[in-house]
Amino acid sequence: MTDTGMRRLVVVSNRLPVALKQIDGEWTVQGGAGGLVTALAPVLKNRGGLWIGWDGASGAGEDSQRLLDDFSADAGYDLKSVPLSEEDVQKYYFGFSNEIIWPLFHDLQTRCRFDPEYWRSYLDVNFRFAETVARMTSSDDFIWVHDYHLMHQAFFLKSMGIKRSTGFFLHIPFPPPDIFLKLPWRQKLILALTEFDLVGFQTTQDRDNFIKSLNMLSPGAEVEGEGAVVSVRLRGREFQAGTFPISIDFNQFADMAGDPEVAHKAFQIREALKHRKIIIGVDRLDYTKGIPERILAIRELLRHYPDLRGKINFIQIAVPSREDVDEYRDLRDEIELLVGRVNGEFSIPGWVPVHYHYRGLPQRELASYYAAADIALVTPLRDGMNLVAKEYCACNMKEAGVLILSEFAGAAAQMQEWAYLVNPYDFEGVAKAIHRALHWDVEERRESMHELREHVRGHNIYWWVDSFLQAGISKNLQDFPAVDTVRFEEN
Ligand code: ADQ
Repeated sequence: MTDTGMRRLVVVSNRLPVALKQIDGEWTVQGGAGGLVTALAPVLKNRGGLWIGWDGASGAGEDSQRLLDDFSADAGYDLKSVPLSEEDVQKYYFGFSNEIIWPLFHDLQTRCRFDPEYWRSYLDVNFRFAETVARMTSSDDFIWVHDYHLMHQAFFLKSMGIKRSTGFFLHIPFPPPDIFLKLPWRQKLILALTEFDLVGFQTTQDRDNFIKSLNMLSPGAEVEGEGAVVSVRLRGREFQAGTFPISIDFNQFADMAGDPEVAHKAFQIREALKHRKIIIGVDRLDYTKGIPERILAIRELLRHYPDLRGKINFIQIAVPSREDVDEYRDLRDEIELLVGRVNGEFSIPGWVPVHYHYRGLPQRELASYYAAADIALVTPLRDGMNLVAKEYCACNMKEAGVLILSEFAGAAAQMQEWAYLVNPYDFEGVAKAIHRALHWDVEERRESMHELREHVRGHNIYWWVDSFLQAGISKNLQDFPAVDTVRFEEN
């Protein structure tokens, strides 16, 4: 326990919220990217605690912990690295996590490579993570494990005889049983999840899918209660299964968008595009995000509604991701080819319809793009939540934008009432939705965007952490040692 008598929060995830990179032979610490980091970094920063994960480098050796300690001193929480070898990275990370669980859990089973070597490496790395957790924590800590790379943490801690209070949150969807059952190691994996005290999902559908698969693989599970968190009794033990839709730091994004410099940059973007209507897509470059399908919808829009030629711009901003993997390189090529084709088909002097940026942008620049856009096209083929949908709303200070959202994004469960829901596979349907959104009555647009913003404001990242901790240990954020209490009270 801490000297305030409160439990310490320990986060465990595949990657630390920072990455070690070698530049000109020198190792340096760099802030990481991605949904999980975006979500948790501000919370831990304000609350204190420990984060255990891989530092992203396989050769930093002793430099690693020294650099992380320097970073911790500034960050206000501790970092502990679990070293991974090149082979671990290939088999556990790229292999089991990203060639099996990632596609399978996004309903894309034909992309899976069920290599038993991957499974063995996954177990081996999970065991080593669990050893580090056991060594670095005490029985008073609350261990919050994140995501599909580390589903065996509670199982291994228990098999070592280590008693800890544990929670797990799955950031990606949990597939329906007919898909999950294709996993060769389905029973071991699902039973490992039942060893956590609390298992959290993004949506009720994900939680129900999990319970259905559990019942098929281990009949006799009894579910008690209703609402966001239910109790599951199985083989003489009980755990909780809950729904906790993740969110963003609403005020951070809204404040950024309201900053005169960011607002000016948004104006400059609009001016550079001659005040045409702006449709925006922002994603990690991943096949689950539906980027090619989205470009095809834009092509459909311009083919079907020729009056829109010269009057709209589609900006796709894609942050590079898993660039070492062939499939991701192929996807990049496919997108570039499609962008070239659409621009080749429709460009006229002074107008190019699709603007494609293949790079990560600083958050303030991203905020100015969000603020400049009339429509956000958030059309993943499947997504646990999708934070871009929420970031766009938070930055829409004028409340005049429209969110077009895939019905297969977890965010749809919360936002469906006010967003324009589409099936991302239906190019014609998406094109029609964009056309309608462009002609949507301004009052109705304002009302919907206002409701969306209010919803995200109320269900922000602090609310998410609170709900999880309440369910896990009957504590909320205020029960953890606070570095900066003012910030929490504001949210
Ligand atoms: P992701 O799939 O990585 O994570 P997503 O929710 O799509 O997460 O968020 C991506 C994040 O990256 C956003 O915060 C966005 O601002 C940022 N980003 C995207 N493109 C960028 C660019 N070009 N430059 C800079 N930043 C960019 C997983 C799941 C999601 C789930 C999150 C959180 O797949 O479904 O929402 O975790 O649980």
